[in-house]
Amino acid sequence: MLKPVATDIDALKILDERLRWLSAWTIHHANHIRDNDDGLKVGGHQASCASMSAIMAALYFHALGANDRVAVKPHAGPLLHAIHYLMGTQSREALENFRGFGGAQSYPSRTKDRIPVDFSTGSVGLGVAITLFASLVQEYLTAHGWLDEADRGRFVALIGDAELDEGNIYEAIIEGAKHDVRNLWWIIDYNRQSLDATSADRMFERFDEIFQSCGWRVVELRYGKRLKASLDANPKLKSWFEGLSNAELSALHYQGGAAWRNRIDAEVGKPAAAFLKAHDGAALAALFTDLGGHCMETLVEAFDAAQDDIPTLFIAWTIKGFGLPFAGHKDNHAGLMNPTQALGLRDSMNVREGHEWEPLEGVGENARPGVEALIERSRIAREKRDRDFGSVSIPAIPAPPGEEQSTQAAFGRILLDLSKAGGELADRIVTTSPDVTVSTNLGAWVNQRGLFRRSEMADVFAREKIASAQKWGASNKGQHIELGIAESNLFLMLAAAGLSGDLFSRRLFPIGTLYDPFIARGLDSLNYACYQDARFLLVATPSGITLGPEGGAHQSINPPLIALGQPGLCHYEPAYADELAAMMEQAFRLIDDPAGESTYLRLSTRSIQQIDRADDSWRDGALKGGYWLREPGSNSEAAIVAMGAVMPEALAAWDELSEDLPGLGLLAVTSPDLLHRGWTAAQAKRWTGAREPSHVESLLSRLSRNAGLVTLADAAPASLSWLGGILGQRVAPLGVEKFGQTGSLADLYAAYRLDGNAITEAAAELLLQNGQ
Ligand SMILES: Cc1ncc(C[n+]2csc(CCOP(=O)(O)OP(=O)(O)O)c2C)c(N)n1
Ligand SMILES: [Mg+2]
Repeated sequence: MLKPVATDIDALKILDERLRWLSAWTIHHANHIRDNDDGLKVGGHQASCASMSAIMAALYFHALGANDRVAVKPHAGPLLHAIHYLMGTQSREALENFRGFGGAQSYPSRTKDRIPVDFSTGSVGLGVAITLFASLVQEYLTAHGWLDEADRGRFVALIGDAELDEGNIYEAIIEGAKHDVRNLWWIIDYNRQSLDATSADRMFERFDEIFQSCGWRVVELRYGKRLKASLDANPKLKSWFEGLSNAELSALHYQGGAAWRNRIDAEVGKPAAAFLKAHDGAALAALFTDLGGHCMETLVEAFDAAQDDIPTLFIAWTIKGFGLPFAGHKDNHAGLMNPTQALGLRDSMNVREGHEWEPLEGVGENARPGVEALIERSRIAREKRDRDFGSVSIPAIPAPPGEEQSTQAAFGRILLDLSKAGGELADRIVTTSPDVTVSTNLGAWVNQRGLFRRSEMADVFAREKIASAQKWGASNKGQHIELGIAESNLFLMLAAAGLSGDLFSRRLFPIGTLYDPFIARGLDSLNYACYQDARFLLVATPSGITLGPEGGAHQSINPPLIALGQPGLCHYEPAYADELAAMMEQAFRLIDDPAGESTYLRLSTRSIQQIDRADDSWRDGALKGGYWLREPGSNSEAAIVAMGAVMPEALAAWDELSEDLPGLGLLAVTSPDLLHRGWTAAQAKRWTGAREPSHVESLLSRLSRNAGLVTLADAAPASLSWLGGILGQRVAPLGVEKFGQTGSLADLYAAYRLDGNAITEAAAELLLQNGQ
């Protein structure tokens, strides 16, 4: 581990105060000084920042090494900006424009902030857990020879105490224990307040046990040096103090010296008489605020003492709003100082009017060189990392042979072939799955490439010569990270692995598999992964009611709609194996492309007759979101529009109907998401001069303006019904709107109206309307 730099406690204390001031002023400026044209609340969290300024000063100007990465609790964003402002890497303009368009973001953002942000935060709990998965990725890269020991770092999460209610944190530490994670520091800003009020007292005693049982060291920083000395000298006072509930403690911090005196006098009495005599009101208030998370000596000592790689939870006691007029008030979460209070703070911090933004304003001449030297010595990255980490050549991916196949089986086959062929892409692929590796057809790949574990895990069944198709041994050279059933962990794993280029300058190609309906279980984590531009391939299978007899709760209906609304994720739903091969090739390219994105493949276990292709002309359209599987006649009056696993029904209906409806087309939609995006993008472009029609407009303009479209998907009908809005054509939408029935495919398609009869009836209705 890196040796800590020589400490300079006084300079760190000054930096703590500078950070508290600059964060408070940044928020004040945005709310009370900057013009507000629309009268909308700007907001910001002065109390949440004040609570952690000492912790962040100790970290950024003392403890962090050059390779350490930090997830900062969302509401402490202004502190991170202030740190970079002190280092000269954040501009005053961005601070003045905090929460404004193009200004410093409300919550730290990897992609939108100009300063280096290691992990975006905002949705509480997720920023905490991603650090654990990033440390696992670090292990993976080192074990595979892609990251030198010297370039390894520690992963730090700065956590609000109320974040500990988020279950995803516990899912993560359980997974972390299985994988023996290390090099983690999670630091809780234990101010005992959440958004609504003070937090419940009951859980606190439990947190250390929970973490310890997952292999963590727990370090409680309850007292600062001065308070500890006073309380140790007076056991009665100490036990009284430790008996205060969270709400009582916060209220006392808010009320100040006189309240402390009255309560101690009334409740401790004589044993505290000398103590009370020795402290006036101001001294009492100051002493009781000397909690561990505000005491620089305590913080520095604790960080210096935890230089091994054991995952460590620091519980740093703090006061929400420390040093501000509303310190400890239960309603202070979004509380803002009024202008009078802000000016009062300014004066108390020796900041001259008109000099509020000066980085070291109020710092005496004597102290300045020491403070400047400490800022200079900070080892954290000043600038955003270079995103140029080279590119990987993506080979052409051929379609797996087979007259009849399902897209899920084809997926497994493609990965197996890639593995056997070898090469850079295959070596950079890392797969992961929450206990559905075998049932999503990753098994053959895992047989080839093995499970990843930091330490060797024997394949006991193989050793005992018990017949099994699945090898299940692990080594640190394996390429599959097996997770327990926790879909949020899957997405955080994909997020961390999908940022490996940005974090470690080595691009991985992560592939995660799960059952399609369970995307919803991890949805916020998926959104979180996309929000920070992590790159991965998500393979969701099986999907829809095409699952058949397994049915019921495993049916998925709305994921294509989720994908329609999810930025940073391209949805493809292939019907055929050759489409899938093209899409996987594209997905790998999008992972590698600096301007790319992640891909979601919605696959099926239904084995269907593959299609004879005359040429490759379908391919370009399939990658853009759709192509004519059966070309429409000129100015045709009708088309069937189908997606994915129900293509055989669409083809059969086309065969039957086209006798009566010459010119009937069959449009294979491969991505409603891309079609919709192309449509809106083309529309937006028209206002800036370009007049290119979108792909979907080109496809649909082959039909007459009042043509009827029968849309068909094993998904919510709204996935495709919007196509009628493009040129004003009429739509009969077929799809699935209810859960729960199991049965054979024929039964289910009949019951849910996804069969030939339904298509015929829908087409007839449309044409009747046409005739009217
Ligand atoms: C998933 C999620 N739910 C709700 C919120 C709204 N929210 C923001 S902060 C907060 C409470 C924060 O309390 P704590 O974590 O203790 O932070 P601090 O006291 O340091 O401000 C809540 C509920 C959120 N940001 N994310
Ligand atoms: Mg809190």
